[in-house]
Amino acid sequence: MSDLDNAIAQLRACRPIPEAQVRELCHKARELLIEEGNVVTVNAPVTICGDIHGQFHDLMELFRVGGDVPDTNYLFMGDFVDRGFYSLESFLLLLCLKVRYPDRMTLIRGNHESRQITTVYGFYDECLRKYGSANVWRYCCDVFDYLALGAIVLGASNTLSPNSEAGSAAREVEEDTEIEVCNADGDIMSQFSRLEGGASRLLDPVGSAMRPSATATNGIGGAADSSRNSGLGGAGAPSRTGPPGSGASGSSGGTVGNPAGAVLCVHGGLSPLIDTVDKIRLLDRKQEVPHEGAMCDLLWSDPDEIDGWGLSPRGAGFLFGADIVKVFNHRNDLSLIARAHQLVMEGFKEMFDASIVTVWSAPNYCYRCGNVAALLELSEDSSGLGILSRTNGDVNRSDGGVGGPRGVLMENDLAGLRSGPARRYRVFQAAPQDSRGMPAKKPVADYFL
Ligand SMILES: [Mn+2]
Repeated sequence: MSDLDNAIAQLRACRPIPEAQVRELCHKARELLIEEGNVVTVNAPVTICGDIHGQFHDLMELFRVGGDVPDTNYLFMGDFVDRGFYSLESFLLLLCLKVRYPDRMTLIRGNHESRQITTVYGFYDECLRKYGSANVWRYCCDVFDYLALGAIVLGASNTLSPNSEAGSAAREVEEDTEIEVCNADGDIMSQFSRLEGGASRLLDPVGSAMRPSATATNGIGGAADSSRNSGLGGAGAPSRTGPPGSGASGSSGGTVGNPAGAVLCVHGGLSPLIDTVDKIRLLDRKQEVPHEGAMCDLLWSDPDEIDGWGLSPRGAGFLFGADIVKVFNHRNDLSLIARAHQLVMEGFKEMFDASIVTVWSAPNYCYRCGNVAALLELSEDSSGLGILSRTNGDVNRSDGGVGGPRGVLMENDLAGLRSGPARRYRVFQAAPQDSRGMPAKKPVADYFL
């Protein structure tokens, strides 16, 4: 077993690795990352993840739900550290997996991968507490400077791959299914089909969403309650204008992206200084995240229901509206922008006729927000052949009678303006052992040595 495999095993057990090993790991990681450039190219199939924020046990749950590395390809959109109690173990594990399986693990930078932010929000203190010095924090920050600013996913399919997690009754995927939402056991919670011909029909902004007359195709009924059954939404969840997570906003018209186009992944969003993906490639990324400018915006901005650009309440980056996203996607031949950065109670949220999606992967954020988390799976173009193999998928758990009736929702009239790749969201909750809010007491470790 190599040192790297040993380190992975130790980190998987949520135990830090010795400082000298961190130093070596960070050195190797930098050499790898420097080659990737500002925008990494990734081929589908890939599973896209949002913020982790040091919630190590929930990261383990993420791998249980999404499949283990290297059986599943992952793309993490930043904010690995801060807030949670295990930023160190979370980031170092991801970094080890990156070095061990470079082509199967993509890490891009979030606004928390920064010296200034980690000094305020926990990662610096955590390193100091766990090692007695700031050396490890410094090594990690040097890696942060080399993380890519974005990724382009190529070759994503417009049809879903068969759901290898679901029970036999749910295995078949209709060809025109555009969105499928599954729970952590792989049971299908809802499906949404692509409208034939892609007719650009104006959507009723609120009225049609989740209405009780939605057709249950599996005869079990309760389709309209599927969000309740799945634990999505519920008290405190923001009001929706569309199906769970799919912000079917009434805004129509404008130019939608190329359905066969690529998917741009970035932590925050767009920048008024960046009108093409190629301009991201021209930035000098190997530095601390600046307080303003294009690099800052990519890591800090948020989509919002506005026209054009707006000032961000965060004090960094900008707000940007549907028109900005649609023009950008059209110009850059993108079908979708995937981003993270904002807590979404349902784990994911599509906006602006599905031209942009927020993916959030830290369940019960800060151990108290009560939200669920999500992963976004994009399958490869030649799908239908490839059932994703998983080593730890708990394939048959869905037969154990857990959960309520499988409400399968087919709301053809909501799919109207969507384009882009077929998307399978896996929604999951906080890992039970970490949901208490405090880290478990651990034996005195040997990593000070
Ligand atoms: Mn963020």
